[in-house]
Amino acid sequence: MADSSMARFYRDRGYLLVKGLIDKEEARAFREECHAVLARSRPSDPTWDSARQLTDSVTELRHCHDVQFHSAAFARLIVDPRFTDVAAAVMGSENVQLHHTKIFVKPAERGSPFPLHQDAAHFPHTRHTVGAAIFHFDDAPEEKGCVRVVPGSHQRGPLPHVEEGGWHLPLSQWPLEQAVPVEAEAGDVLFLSYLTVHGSGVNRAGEARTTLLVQFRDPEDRPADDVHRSRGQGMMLRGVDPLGGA
Ligand SMILES: O=C(O)CCC(=O)C(=O)O
Repeated sequence: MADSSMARFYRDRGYLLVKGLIDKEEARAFREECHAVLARSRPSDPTWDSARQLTDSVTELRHCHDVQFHSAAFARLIVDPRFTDVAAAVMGSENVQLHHTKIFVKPAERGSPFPLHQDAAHFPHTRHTVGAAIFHFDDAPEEKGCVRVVPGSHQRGPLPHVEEGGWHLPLSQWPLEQAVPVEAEAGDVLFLSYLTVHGSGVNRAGEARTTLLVQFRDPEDRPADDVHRSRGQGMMLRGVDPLGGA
């Protein structure tokens, strides 16, 4: 499924929406699995304090990290070649290593927004190959708080972030509205460089927005700072680790 035009688009714009990477029936099953995982896990709300400045309404998020430890369905998904071949192509590497996974559910009518940021501010690496794949398990139109991106912003390199309120870009210089909404359907997967400025709006729709975010990297790209660990970090999703698991 991966081809050179995908890699070129990602290299030029810093993101790539792959339509129908999984089919709608699979997406529906993963959606149920996400909600079942959340029903079994301890609830906590990861809404960033800075997100409260983007809306007057009371909003919330539901999440779970390292989901492959909660359900084997996700363990199978993160090594699925339909995903890993695209991850390899956009990075320009044969080898794909896991950084971390997380489910995000933005509840109906009150799903929290994310201020614009680069993921690089949260877990900087030396070669900047790190990327996210956001699997959509239900439709994400703009009114559901779809992800928004600033195309080409990855070419600016790491930008200074505000630590207070969740490592985000200064809200006055980087209003969410200046980013382009990437509306998606169930089964679509959005690939993003960790240098691409992105965020998302409030879910105001009558249905939850359900996604799985898989953060991946080239195994030869080492963390610049030991700031983010997760249980599954370092697992090979495709190919080998030429550094021998260092
Ligand atoms: O899922 C979203 O709406 C955005 C998530 C995000 O920006 C992140 O986890 O870095």
